[in-house]
Amino acid sequence: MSASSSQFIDPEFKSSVFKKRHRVEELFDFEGCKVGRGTYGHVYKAKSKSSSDTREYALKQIEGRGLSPSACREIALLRELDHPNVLHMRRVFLSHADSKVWLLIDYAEHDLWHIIKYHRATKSPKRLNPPPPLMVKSLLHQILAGMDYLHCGWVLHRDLKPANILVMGEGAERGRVKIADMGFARLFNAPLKPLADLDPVVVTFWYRAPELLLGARHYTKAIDIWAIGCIFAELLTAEPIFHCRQEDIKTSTPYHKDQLERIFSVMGFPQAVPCL
Ligand code: 0ST
Repeated sequence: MSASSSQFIDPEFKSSVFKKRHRVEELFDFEGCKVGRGTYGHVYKAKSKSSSDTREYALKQIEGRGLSPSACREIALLRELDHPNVLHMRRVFLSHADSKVWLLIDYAEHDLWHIIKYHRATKSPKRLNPPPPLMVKSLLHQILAGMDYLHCGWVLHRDLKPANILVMGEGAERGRVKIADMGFARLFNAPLKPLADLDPVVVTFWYRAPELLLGARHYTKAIDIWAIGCIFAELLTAEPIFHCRQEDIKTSTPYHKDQLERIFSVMGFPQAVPCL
């Protein structure tokens, strides 16, 4: 909050709110438990200090200071959502001393990227070793349930890929899918971060629908469904169906020739549909 607006707040009210406000480190143990660092900020695995709560949580410290527009968007969206297969945000902490924003989220031990990688690694040279069919069925069913919920509320994901499909580990919710968004795709749209400032990072277009690769400028539900189809195929074979050489994210055109050709070589070229 800016100095000009805070001077209008009654100081007594302000100090009483301040005293009542819980700080994240008073309620949770997470020191030395960093589990991730990305463009989205830092993520810690956390346990409640209350002995009656034995669940594991993820604490995400949002990158940057204060309530940035993207922090606001993430909080505003997540607080509206309530579905067993969509990441559940339990609480937001505002740390006034260092202007940091923390999100408290249920901890999911796995994600589909690691699960598929594990299955690829254990395959013998000749035999494919994809996840068992019942596991694939359960995962796909849950992904569809979560995405149906999001689409019914007109929330488009826009970046569905195995790394964004979290899976709960040991505990009451073992095997439960939680659709998340680690937020990497948003880098493309972040106007304040020049792409040239970033290290060369490859980005995958394997899950991108052909209409996007051909220049469509709007996301649709169909674009998410395409990505789900790609993930389904990858679960069945443990290989990305539209595997393609990856490119540096600085490439600015939507047209990715190799990626489109890969899709067409697997699916065949689109045929003109005769008008009936
Ligand atoms: O997943 C996270 N955020 C999230 C989820 C989603 C949907 C509901 C679409 C699946 N959107 N977003 C979102 C929205 C992300 C960024 C912005 C700007 C807006 N956050 C999860 C963060 N992870 C980090 C690793 O540990 C678990 C939590």
